[in-house]
Amino acid sequence: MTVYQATASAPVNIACIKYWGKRDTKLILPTNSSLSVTLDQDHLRSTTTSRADPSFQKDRLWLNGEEEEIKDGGRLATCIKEMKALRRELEDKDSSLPKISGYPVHICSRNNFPTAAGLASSASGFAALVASLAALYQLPTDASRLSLIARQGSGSACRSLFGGFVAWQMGEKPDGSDSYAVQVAPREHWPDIHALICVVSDDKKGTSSTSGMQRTVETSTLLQHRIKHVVPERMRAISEAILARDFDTFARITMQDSNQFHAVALDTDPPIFYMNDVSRAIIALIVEYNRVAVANGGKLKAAYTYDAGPNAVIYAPKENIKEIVELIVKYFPQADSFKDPFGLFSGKGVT
Ligand code: 2P0
Repeated sequence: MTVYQATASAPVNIACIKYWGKRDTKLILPTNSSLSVTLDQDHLRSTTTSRADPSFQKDRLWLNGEEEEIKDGGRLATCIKEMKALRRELEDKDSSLPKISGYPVHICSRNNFPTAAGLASSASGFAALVASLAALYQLPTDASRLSLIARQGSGSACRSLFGGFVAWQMGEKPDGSDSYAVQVAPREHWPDIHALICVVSDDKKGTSSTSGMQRTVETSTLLQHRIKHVVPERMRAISEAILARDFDTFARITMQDSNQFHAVALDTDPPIFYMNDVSRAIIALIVEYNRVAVANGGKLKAAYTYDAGPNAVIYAPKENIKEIVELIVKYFPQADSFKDPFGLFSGKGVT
């Protein structure tokens, strides 16, 4: 008997230009383009196995060992349905292919990091889901094409189908066919940039991104300014900085965009707070670190960014990472863990 099964994994991505707001909540079409770096080591990944079998009663999914309901018309159901439709197209063209698109699937997914702690678990999760179904169905692996489907699982997931520096182009069409991810540059283009994740808290966050961003769309006037007058120019300038390996500009824009994302969260009614006092103290530390570097005639040495949670992600050239870790450990000796996705340091409870 043939077993139809495939496993794929996808990493977390961390945005430098933040996605926050939808113009279409069903198709998951954003109010602005965004740009992220896909982390490329083993610490922050989702790994997903999909299996199609005619003896299964229905599609089922387990996340970290717990079964999740696949609601009709929901995001999981949409992604599975779209992937089955792509397989059916292939089967219709080539009658020698086994007709597995009609079989129910069982899907098992695991994250090797805390779920919903502002570490983009839905991004890696839906990207791994789509990648594993693409492997199961032996679909042509055009990552932009697959990103159209991952986007309908979770917006930020479309960016995790590529490595390196990735833009999600918001598109214009009402059907979403031009709202997909493209690679700005592969990881190898700028291997000197490293990311340090400071886990301030791994509690589940208070306001989910999905509901928080829609409240922002409905109530924030600052968001309207951001999407019209700020993001388009930042997308252009940061893409250029990446292509030129210009860390100073990359860092400046990344920090500005993190600040503005948290400002629009605060401008939401009722206001949303994702950062806490430790998050803000880490910002102060990086600001001071950069101030001293610039005062001594140098350039920016690090950039902080925060997503929908209190955890800091610090981007820096490799040569500065050791110094930054020493500073963090010195000023935050009680920090219970940090993750270094590039393997320069490792372990929990580093003090
Ligand atoms: C980002 N975030 O660009 C931004 C920055 C959080 C802050 O993408 O509703 O979990 O599933 O499309 O993708 C979080 O949004 O939201 C997010 P849905 P998602 O990474």
